[in-house]
Amino acid sequence: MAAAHASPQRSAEERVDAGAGALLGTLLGDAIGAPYEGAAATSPAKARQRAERALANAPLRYTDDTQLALALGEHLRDHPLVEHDALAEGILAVLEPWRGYGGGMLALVDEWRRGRPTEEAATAIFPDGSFGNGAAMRIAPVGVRWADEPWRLGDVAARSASLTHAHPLGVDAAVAQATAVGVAAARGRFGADEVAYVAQRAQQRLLGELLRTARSLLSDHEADADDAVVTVAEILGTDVAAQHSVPTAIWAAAAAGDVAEAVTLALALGGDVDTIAAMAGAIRGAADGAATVPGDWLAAVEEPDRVRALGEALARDALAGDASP
Ligand code: R7I
Ligand code: MG
Ligand code: MG
Repeated sequence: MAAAHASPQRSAEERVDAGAGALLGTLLGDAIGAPYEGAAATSPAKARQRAERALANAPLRYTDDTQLALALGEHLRDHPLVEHDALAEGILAVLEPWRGYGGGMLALVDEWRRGRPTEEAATAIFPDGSFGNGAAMRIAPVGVRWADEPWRLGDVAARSASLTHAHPLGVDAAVAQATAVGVAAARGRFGADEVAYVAQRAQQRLLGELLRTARSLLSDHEADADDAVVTVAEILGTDVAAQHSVPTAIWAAAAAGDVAEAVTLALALGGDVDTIAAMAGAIRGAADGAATVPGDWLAAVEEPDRVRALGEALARDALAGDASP
């Protein structure tokens, strides 16, 4: 077994709670962020009002981010190393287009439905594959399942991404997000050192540079200062491209003290809010655990019990050891 991220080891109970936290962080960020997808960047104080307004409209539906995280998580229970054809079938079985999917993603699943082999379909819409953040937004389950084995985590994350987001940046950013969730789950913390760890593992130069910038912005700015978040949004980006949203989410996770604050920072960053909030929430949830998530937030969103149970099951699978053939 490869060296674990963990030092020192968390208890089994903490790890199971971290698994639940990672998936619940995805759900909360997605469902609370969705009403603000496309909003302008603002201050953390105004973002707290955004959160309150969203919560007042409960029950809040989740979007494609959580729907696909659930599909990937359920796939990992039976296929811990990810198999493209079976994952494509799992996605086709649950996909509800009204949840707000990317245009390229919907065109891609049409190719699958027409019987196009998954290998070919991955570059049928965008010739180099998609660099959208769709592979990263759903990837928390891989981080939970392979938190103890960084090399396998990277390999499985890349395979889970390349089915739909074969562009090198789409894959590499998804690996970075999975690595962030994994290291947070294993260590029980996610701060500047962990951002540096994720940056070190980036293969694509642009992504590595943006992650190092995210790391330096942590010490340059007080996250709660009025204009700080707007500046981070301008420097790192907040759009649907994986390279302009994964480093941003990783910054938010490291700048925040808990899941609620991570989601609130994403609400302040604006742009692809549901996705940045889902990714930041997943990392913070893995570090801090489900026990730290506000109960009134959980009560406001769709299917928290199902999401929690899947996160716990994946963490237990991880603790049971290597399930590869
Ligand atoms: O990545 P994807 O699943 O979209 C995820 C986003 C999240 O914000 C969700 O919450 C949801 O709202 O959608 O979907 P894709 O269609 O693969 O990628 C998203 C967009 O990125 C595409 O529709 C394109 O606009 C852009 N894009 C590209 N543009 C040019 N060339 C992705 N890849 C390319 C490319 O290679
Ligand atoms: Mg979405
Ligand atoms: Mg989105």
